[in-house]
Amino acid sequence: MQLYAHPFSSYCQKVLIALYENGIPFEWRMLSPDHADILAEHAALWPLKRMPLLVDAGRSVMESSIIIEYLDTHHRGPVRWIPQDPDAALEVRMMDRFFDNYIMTPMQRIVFDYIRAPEHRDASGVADARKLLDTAYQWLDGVLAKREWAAAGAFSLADCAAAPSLFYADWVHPINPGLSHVRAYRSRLLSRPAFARAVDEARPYRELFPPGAPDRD
Ligand SMILES: N[C@@H](CCC(=O)N[C@@H](CS)C(=O)NCC(=O)O)C(=O)O
Repeated sequence: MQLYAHPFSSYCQKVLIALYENGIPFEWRMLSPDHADILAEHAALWPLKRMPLLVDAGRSVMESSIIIEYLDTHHRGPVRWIPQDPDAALEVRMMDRFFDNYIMTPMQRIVFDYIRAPEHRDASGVADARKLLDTAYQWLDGVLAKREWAAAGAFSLADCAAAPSLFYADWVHPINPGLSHVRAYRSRLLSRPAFARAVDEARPYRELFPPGAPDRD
């Protein structure tokens, strides 16, 4: 299998967690300006040019959640990403959507605003994103009060989505110290070896973080 990805990308880290947890071998296809050939291959396979993209025996699989479901179906390991029970599976998929839509998306909106020329900055869009993060953090704190992992009582697809989204969201919009369950969950995710490995591999790229990476984590 080949993974078109960059180590510092949050959605790529989401999939790397799933690959590393189950020790699934793959070939890195590094998406960076230093590898024009790989960028061209990626653009030909997926004109939307979003990463990650998995290619397995010539079959392209795009979208991080779908890639992880694909791994669960075709490259199964000890950690199952979607539970067998249909209701538990719904809970996992719902929390995966929560992290992508209400943590990752507003986090990216804030980050991307830093890349824009000052005259094209979107102050009200950023304010909306910060408000959404505050509401999402607050709701999540209640959900996590009695949970170790995000859904269905085990580490799952939802935690793969949670780890990089909370990691970077806390950098751009710190989680209020009063939200102790979310903060403890973020720390638990950081001590999970598969995510710790992804974070370590991305360390050399921290200078790329548009708002500037904090000196922690
Ligand atoms: N819904 C996609 C989102 C992927 C995504 O937005 N990836 C970012 C990197 S974290 C990307 O490719 N950005 C490049 C761009 O926006 O052109 C998924 O779940 O895989």
